[in-house]
Amino acid sequence: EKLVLATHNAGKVAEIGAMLAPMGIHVVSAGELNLPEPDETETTFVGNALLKAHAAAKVTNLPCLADDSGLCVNALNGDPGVYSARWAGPGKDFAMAMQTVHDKLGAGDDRSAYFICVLALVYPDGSEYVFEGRVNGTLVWPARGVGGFGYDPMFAPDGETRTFGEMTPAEKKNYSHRAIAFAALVDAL
Ligand code: ITT
Repeated sequence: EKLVLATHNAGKVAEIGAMLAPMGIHVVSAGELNLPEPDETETTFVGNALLKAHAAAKVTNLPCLADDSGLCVNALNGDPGVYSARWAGPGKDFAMAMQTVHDKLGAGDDRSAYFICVLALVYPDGSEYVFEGRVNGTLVWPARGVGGFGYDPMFAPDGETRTFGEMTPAEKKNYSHRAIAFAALVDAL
């Protein structure tokens, strides 16, 4: 069995790869295959996850798993949401993106936020499956830790004082939106 991870994000490849490893599935990433990166033109996580998985399935003729995810801040009406990657700019500067979130939040009391992950699995025959995971938490400042990726250093999941950035990969997996979505996938298939 061969599965394409339709993502160019190394953090996602590491996390999903670790989840798939015990299952004996041969995983190849979009980066390794030099797949083009489609424009994420949809306005929802589900839409963009399906768009990425279908684009990869079309060119590889293999089952493809895509991940669309992001940080949603309640006091910012769900921003950055599907624009989470884009807030970091072309240089993928997440220190800047976290600073932007912090600045927009200002002195407001509501620091609640959540991560969403939508996994879309698309087969070459066009059949598709969609799974979603969510983790609620609190935004901390200054950001702490060097683990994980993206907005991890400013996000502490409910029930924890440490941020995702301060956790090992195995600890983050106990809480993460991605692990929850992946568990739903395993349950269904
Ligand atoms: P692909 O589209 O190639 O998969 P991407 O980084 O562009 O990579 P998204 O469009 O789904 O992916 O953007 C999601 C962004 O949300 C991602 O770049 C992170 O900054 C953030 N994000 C998602 N999951 C995260 C996590 O577990 N921890 C921290 N930040 C996360």
